[in-house]
Amino acid sequence: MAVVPWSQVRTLESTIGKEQRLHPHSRGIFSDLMRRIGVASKVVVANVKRAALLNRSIGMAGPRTSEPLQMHLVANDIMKSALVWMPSVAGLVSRDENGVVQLPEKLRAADQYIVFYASIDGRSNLDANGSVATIFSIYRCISGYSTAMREDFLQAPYKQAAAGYILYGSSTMFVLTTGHGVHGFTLDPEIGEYVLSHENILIPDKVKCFSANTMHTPRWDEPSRAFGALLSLGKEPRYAKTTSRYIGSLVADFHRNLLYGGVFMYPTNQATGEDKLRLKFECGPLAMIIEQAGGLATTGRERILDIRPTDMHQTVPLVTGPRREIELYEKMVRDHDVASGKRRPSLPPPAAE
Ligand code: AFP
Repeated sequence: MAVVPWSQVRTLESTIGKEQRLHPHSRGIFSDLMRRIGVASKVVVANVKRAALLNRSIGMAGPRTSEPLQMHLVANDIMKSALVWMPSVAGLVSRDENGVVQLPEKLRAADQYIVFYASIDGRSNLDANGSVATIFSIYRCISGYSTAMREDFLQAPYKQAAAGYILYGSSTMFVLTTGHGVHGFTLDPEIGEYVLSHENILIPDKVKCFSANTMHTPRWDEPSRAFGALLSLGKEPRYAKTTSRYIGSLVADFHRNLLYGGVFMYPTNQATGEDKLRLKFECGPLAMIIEQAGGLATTGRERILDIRPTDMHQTVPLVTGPRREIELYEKMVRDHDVASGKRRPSLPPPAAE
């Protein structure tokens, strides 16, 4: 394997610096925030890798010795203590806490941000040594007040300034978008740096994988069942080689599909009317990443990025993957809604003069 000369090695740090130089008036405040998330993730991964030794578990497999310290709470504290004192953080929301995180009195930076994070997503995989991830989503503070207001927290995901995840798998990867493509940085444990390994990720235009909890299929609505069957039965030549892959750890499933090409879906449970995945912590950030990578993310009836949240912990259905499949799914939902009288057919385009 060719060794990349050291002068050409690009790290998360150097990439953040390069992006900052594109904005001559930048004060480096956003860059500092990114750096801090990078450092916090290294502390999280150090804990995740040694969770079994430190008796940190989600407890699903039962306590081993004494009361296990739940890993997601440890990770939540790490993220919180890394961000809570930052002058640029005007609002902080954790998936593991109700309400917003109480911020201490501190100096305020000129540029202020709201940070949402899920410290450990997919935690039910932890005891089985499965992949888990930290997801984050960053918005500019728009209210102009020194303390973030409701309108700051309830911005639609298309307003995200940045989104990313750190996937703790066989290697640790930091995947980031600031709205200029998606880049993946692999943590080199020898030097403790995130090194650019996946520049400008684009989702392949093929459906190698279909990812869904298919045990839930009977509780999906009709177009979702039909779409799932279309992909998995392989009658269409385009899906003849599609195979099923589902870990039950959202980022791990999403990341595989992003690199190999694939569709992830988690439709509404029709029996309960409930959705599982949270807009601000999971669907919104992944939607920004997939769109920056050339794909789409939808509920079937609405682009995920356009949803105006009514609640910070709001859940929504999520179907995401290559553009062609997501447009097809939206069409199947639209046709179903028209046929069942839930939606009026769209008007034909006006005749040319
Ligand atoms: P946990 O963090 O509690 O494991 O939940 C993770 C998650 O929200 C998401 O990461 C998975 O895709 C999804 O749950 C899997 O859930 P199902 O067991 O319902 O398929």
